[in-house]
Amino acid sequence: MPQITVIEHLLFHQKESPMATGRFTRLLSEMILSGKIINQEVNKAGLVEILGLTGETNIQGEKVRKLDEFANQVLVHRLQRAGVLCALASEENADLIHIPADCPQGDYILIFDPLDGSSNIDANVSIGTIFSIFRRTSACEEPATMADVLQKGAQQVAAGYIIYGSSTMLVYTTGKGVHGFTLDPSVGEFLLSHPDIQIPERGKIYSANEGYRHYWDQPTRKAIDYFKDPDNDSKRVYRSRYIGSLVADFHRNLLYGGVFLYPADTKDSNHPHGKLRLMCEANPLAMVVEQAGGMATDGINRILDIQPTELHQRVPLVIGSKLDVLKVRELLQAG
Ligand code: P6P
Repeated sequence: MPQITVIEHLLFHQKESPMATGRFTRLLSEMILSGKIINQEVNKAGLVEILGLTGETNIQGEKVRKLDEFANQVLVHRLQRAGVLCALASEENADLIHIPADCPQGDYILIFDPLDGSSNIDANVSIGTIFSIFRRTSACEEPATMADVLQKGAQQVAAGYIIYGSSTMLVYTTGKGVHGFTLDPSVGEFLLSHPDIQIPERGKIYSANEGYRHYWDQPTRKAIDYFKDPDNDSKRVYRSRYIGSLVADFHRNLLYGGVFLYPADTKDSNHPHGKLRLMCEANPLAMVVEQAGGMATDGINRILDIQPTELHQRVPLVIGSKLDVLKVRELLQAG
């Protein structure tokens, strides 16, 4: 396969698409550069303590910034100054992040989780940056408002993630299929490695934290039990795979087929609406999975049709191979 960079791919495949505007290309370029910078730090994470003991900068007692705070600062700093956004929203920030007065504005909105799963970094588990892109709905000369941001996921113009794992990959869609690019450290470029990703219609993997079974309602338990029953009507024996890092679990199921479930639970952390966030986790991954031929619901309803009411609202998530997600819906509706 010839070496095709993300920008070359975007321009070549979307000449006629509004997404190939210079402004979107600029936005994507800044996301890519931010991913490379974050990747460098993530790859060093395991060495921080060792470096700190060898007289490197850390020895001066500088507080080592948590990686998710570092990732957040990189993304906010770079994207605020890209001249293509009118607002940003981060999983790490309670409120909207506005564009500084001395920076040019654009009409895109970026919503992101800078480093999802970062609690796993010490165990060298893959983690990721998840991003969702909308166009503003209000007049361009006014400052962006929350109404510009709280749009249904179906209005996203692009979405994707960067996974920092055994290799670093960018997977994204602008509504014309899903494409994966792997970072080649020798040239410092993300190169096309997974063109037009399609998730298998039915998988052989289910992913859920079964340690919370006690906190699920009965229909949810029945749905999960379906995948554990070797005599289920698909006649497939499913394997359980759960890493506890959403991007890693999602990415594996996207490539191999399978279903990820994070239901509502009544655990002490009290996730009556699930743990995952609609705007910066469920919506972008739902756009990716639908573009790859899969499906994403809150158990019953299509994720991309949910009208958000709060920036950080949480939602139960069932996402992956279409027939598996439909089976969960059927079992939940049967009660
Ligand atoms: P639990 C990581 O903290 C995260 O936000 C997601 O990446 C992951 O899917 C989920 O939480 C894991 O949550 O409750 O199973 O540990």
